[in-house]
Amino acid sequence: MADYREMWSQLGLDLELHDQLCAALPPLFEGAFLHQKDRPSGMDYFNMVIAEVHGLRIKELVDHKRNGGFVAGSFCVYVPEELVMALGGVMVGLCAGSQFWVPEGEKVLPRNLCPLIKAALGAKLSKTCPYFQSVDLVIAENTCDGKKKAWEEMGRLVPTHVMDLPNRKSPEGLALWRAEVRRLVSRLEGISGRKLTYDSLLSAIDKVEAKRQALRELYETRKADPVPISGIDALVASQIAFYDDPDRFTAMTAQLAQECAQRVQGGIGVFPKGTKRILLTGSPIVVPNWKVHHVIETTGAVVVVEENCTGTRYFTGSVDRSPRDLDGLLDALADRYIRDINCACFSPNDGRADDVVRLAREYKVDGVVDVTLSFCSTYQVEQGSLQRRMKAEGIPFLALETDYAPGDEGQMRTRIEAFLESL
Ligand code: BJ8
Repeated sequence: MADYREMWSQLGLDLELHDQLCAALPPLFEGAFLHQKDRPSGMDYFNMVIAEVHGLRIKELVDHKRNGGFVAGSFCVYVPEELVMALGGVMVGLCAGSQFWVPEGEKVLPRNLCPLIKAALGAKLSKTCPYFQSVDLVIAENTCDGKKKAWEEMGRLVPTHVMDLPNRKSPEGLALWRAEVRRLVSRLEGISGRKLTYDSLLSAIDKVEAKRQALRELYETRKADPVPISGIDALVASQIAFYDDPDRFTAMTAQLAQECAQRVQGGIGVFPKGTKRILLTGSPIVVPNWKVHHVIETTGAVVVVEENCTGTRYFTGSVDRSPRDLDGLLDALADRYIRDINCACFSPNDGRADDVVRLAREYKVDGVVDVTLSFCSTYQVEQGSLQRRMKAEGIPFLALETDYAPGDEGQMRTRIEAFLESL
């Protein structure tokens, strides 16, 4: 990797602490990925992106800002990245998936909060995340209670705009969300000094749609048996979608999808035909959290689809491009997010169980594993209704709870082994 220390120092990183974080990533990545056999060659690009995660992409963000652009960060798939792009910004998902940041987050947040929220605050407080150090604005959202309150702390550390998400998918909820989308536009226009236009929004919608389409094509190939790509490789591609350059990501993912489609035609798989197929659902699995996929795929099964925000929820549905004016297009954009994404923060949220059943059939899975992060109460409460629905549909179901700390892999492996034996 090139020497980026000067850039990191200018971004205000705590270099000593950051060195410790950087030292932890390569062994984690090697342990989770590089032991795999017969990976598609298209994964070389994604390996490189992970190797350069604090280097090349950060340099691109710094250059973008030098050229007058801005960078926004988010933690949720409800935040419409199209608006940031349409106003000349770059959107990055702030990963918050590492145990490294949790103790720092616990200095200002209660311990009994989900690790994703604690890691988010910890990453900012510890000054070890160059993405966080690059953002001009965090676009947060009122989804779960933990996030909602944590944004008050976040707002003391970095400019933060909180979008108010409705609790219900009702006409009133949609009206609130459409207004929130417009409030975000005003905030971004203020930052960028630009005015949102119909053409700039349409072109951003097309760019994001192309990215989502490439992921859909990749996921489509995972319906095959033998499956042409491991779950953990597909997961890392999905995780990278949140911060890579969108055009490059689209091109590289489309190429990977094409290679996987050819593998399917040739009957080439990464696991033998007939390997038990798992649908994973639950809380988001953000970079560099690869624990559950790794355990499942080294226990004799393969993850073939993820119904979560680092899986199908990210690319589900499309924005209706038919409106001919900016107002209509903004409504269409707002509608896609509320209509198509089924998060447990909504009540009721039957759409998620419908999605799990549909995907379980489409991907011909043998079982569903519902993975919740510790203290993620919305998804944990929803586990009961999801389990009842799976039982009614005759789909085997396993509930797992985990966090970012190492140490529970052994116990998880035992439970997964028992589940696989029961299938
Ligand atoms: S759309 S899942 S990304 S809110 S922070 S809910 S893990 S307790 S992230 Fe989410 Fe948007 Fe919904 Fe998806 Fe649980 Fe933690 Fe809350 Fe979390």
